[in-house]
Amino acid sequence: LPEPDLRALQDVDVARLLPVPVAADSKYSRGVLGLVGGSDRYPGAAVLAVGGALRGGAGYLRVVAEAGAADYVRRAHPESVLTVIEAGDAEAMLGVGRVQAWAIGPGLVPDEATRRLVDALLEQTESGLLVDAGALDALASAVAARPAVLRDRAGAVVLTPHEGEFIRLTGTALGWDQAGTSERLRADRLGTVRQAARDLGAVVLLKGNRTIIAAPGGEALVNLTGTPWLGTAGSGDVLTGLAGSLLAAGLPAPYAAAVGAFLHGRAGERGPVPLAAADLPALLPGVVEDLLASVEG
Ligand code: NPW
Ligand code: AMP
Ligand code: MG
Repeated sequence: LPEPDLRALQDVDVARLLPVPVAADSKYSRGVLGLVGGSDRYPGAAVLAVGGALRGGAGYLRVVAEAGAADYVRRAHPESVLTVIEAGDAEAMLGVGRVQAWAIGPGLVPDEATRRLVDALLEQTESGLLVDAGALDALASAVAARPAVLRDRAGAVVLTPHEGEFIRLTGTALGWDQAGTSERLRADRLGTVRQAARDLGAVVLLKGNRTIIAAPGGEALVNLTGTPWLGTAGSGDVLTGLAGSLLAAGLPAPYAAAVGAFLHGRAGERGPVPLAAADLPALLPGVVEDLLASVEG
């Protein structure tokens, strides 16, 4: 790698970071994730995120969704505990108990209702928060309105944009020129993501062929697992659930993001081709078993 200070997690690192339950654990102590997503337009994204979350190792998954998307989730994943809300009902969302980390965005559309939910999670919760997809525009508006909002928040914030979302996010939140950002990414992808993480005050995971994870303090990791077959609709939604689950299980935010990207990529490498996003959750147990076996004893 050209950058001397850029590290990548190896199998052994991930194996040691993986949350493994011990005798005294319960579903609550293993981590409660509050996952907010899905809409009438994109109910499938919620199903995919829930699939990733259930195989991410958190003990308890609480899904907050509107009625239409909730129906899909209930049918596909009976393990998840659902709270059905009206669009934008932040109070009902915040009423969900015992949540140790939140993930919001897959399948949401960037509208006023989504903005209310994002604002409530930013301002009224203190746990780790992952923001993706349809919630990124709302997050960007919140930063534009109050630039220190993420830095001032008690809990860490992880943002997981793809390139299009990264360009929009930095444009709205930080006033970066969109065409310029596209060029900067081509010239210096790592430096650009690092700058964004610093300026936003959040962990930024920029997805792509070599996903980069940068923390606000300047630390960065590159992910070396994965395959271009992962470039398929819904793939990122699975990652959101997975990384959110790791955040709820107590991994520090940059590691929740990086371990999530590692496992997601490894699952993709092992998948059938052409890969469909819905294949990914079922591939995760084999990936995790092999990693744990590699450090046994
Ligand atoms: P262009 O065309 O290059 O100019 P959006 P999204 C640009 C849900 N999903 N990868 C590109 O611009 C998600 O969770 C639901 C992708 C394009 O205009 C969200 O809630 C599924 N785009 C919602 O759909 C499965 C890139 O960005 C724009 C890019 C919208 O999410 C699919 C796309 O961004 C999906 O996950 C890149 N590397 N680089 C379901 N089954 O329910 C540039 N762009 O409009 O935010 O669209 O990612 O599809
Ligand atoms: P999203 O665009 O939100 O669905 O996320 C796409 C997921 O697929 C991310 O985890 C990307 O890192 C991954 N991905 C997309 N394209 C590629 C590629 N060419 N090579 C490797 N991974 C990819
Ligand atoms: Mg996405």
